Amino acid sequence: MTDAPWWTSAVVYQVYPRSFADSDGDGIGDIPGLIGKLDYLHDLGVDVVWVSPFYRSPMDDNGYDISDYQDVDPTFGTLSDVDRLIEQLHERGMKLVIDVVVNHTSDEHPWFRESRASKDNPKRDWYWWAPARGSATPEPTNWKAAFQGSVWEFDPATDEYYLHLFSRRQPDLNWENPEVRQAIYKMLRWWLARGVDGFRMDVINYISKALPLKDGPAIANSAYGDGSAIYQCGPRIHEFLHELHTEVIAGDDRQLITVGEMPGVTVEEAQQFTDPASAEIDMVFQFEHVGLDHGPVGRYDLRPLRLTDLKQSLGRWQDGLAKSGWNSLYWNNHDQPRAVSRYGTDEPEYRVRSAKLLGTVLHLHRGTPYVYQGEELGMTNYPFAGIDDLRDLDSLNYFAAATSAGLEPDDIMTALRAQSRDNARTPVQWDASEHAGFTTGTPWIGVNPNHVEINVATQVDEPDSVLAHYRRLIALRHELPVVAHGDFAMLLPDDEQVYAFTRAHEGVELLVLANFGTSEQHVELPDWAGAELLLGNYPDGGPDLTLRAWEAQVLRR
Ligand code: TEU
Repeated sequence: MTDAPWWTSAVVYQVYPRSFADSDGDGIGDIPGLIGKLDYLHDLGVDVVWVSPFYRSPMDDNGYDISDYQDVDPTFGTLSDVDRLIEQLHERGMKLVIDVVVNHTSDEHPWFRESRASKDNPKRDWYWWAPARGSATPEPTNWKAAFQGSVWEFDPATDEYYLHLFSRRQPDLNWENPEVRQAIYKMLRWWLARGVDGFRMDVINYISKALPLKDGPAIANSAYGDGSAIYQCGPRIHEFLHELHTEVIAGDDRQLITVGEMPGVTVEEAQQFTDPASAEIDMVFQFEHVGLDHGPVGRYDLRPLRLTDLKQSLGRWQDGLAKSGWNSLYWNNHDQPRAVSRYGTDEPEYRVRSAKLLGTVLHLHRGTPYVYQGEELGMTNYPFAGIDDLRDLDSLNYFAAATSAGLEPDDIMTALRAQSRDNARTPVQWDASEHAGFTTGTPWIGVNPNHVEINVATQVDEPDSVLAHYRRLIALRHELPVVAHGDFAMLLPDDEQVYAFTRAHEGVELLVLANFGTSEQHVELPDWAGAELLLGNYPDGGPDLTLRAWEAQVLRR
């Protein structure tokens, strides 16, 4: 295993800069604020920091709409702040991954301004333009956009529609055009020359669309169709990612890290993307496990989560990428509700234990774990009282669409409280003071009232805290090769309350047990009786194979 890449035993920490730490009192987090917290991240033990977009942006989608890839938005700081961030991370032995959003740009990007100027502009073909196809449904295809409505926006200046899979302010780039691809590769090389160590690539499996663009199947109770089969992992996706690898990654003599965000990706596709022999990317963010509590209509169509489904899904990903390829592991990111509220419990009695349990289960899988800011504290969803508490365009657009479809406001708010992306975006809770130590000004979105209890200051020196538990989990991956490299085997697949699996490597075996509920559970694994307890979330947890409420154990033999 000595030749395994460094990132197979690394842990990545995701920073959403808007909500991490504000240095200048404008109520919005920034890069100098992040730099001020690097010792905190170093003490946590993470190897890599992935920072969500900090580029120039009109902020329609909080920076995932980029108007200049090679500058920093003044809200977040300056290019020299990023240089300082890189330097300060490297001084501490940590690496920087930046977020690359190249399926689309902002509508304010100079490329798009040119493209929309006239039909004969040399950049016309850098985006997707098409004329109306008829008067009844004039949009060129029937696809629904991720943030509601059609993916096509009519532009009166040239009498054509442009494609945007996300908001109308995020026009899709046309990767069929080699000039587009070369411009992107050049921009990525420019960041590598500045010292960044890798890339997280936003919806990167959307860049190849099957041609000609065609209607997708109708979506129930909707005026639109589902175009995902046409744009998810389209016909040239492997070719494009291999080309990107050749043009950008292969020539760099450092060992970089790349992770592609890929909604809808299958295990088989992921295997091909991440097989080193393909020379495409190192790992993917897949979406199967975060879709298990969604109904057919999407994230706001709430369904109870069954633990057996979760085990079945994650287990299949472990098996599928066991021989070649590599998994990324996450419960949380800036698009997902808080893990403890979703897979664990917010109930005061068990919140801390369930947060530790979730960390234990995830970090003991094979793959590279991603910790999303605040997850290491057990931060929870936010008690949004009404739509005025929300900021995310996806939440706001859903509220408007659901309201005009006649849904009850209370039901809409119930769905948003469970699923809004803003749950992940409330400020990091540094201390118990008025704005949780996040800002001296007025925060751009509400600070969770539970910050008086859940915060860094109370946890940092407390050995029983969620934070201390995450430190131990991260250290365990660094210390024990079996955690990073061991073979994975799921046990008790039909058990509706206990998550159990083993890891094995060079004669060392681990058993991970986790009770996702309050009733005591005994597991029948006599071979493991008397094994050594390596890590647990009860101070006196014993290896008797009996699990109390929300108990998690890591045993070694
Ligand atoms: O997300 C892509 C994605 O598919 C989502 O999880 C998205 O949040 C969901 O469709 C909304 O219901 C990425 C980014 O992570 C997200 O923040 C951006 O908004 C999106 O791409 C567009 O860049």
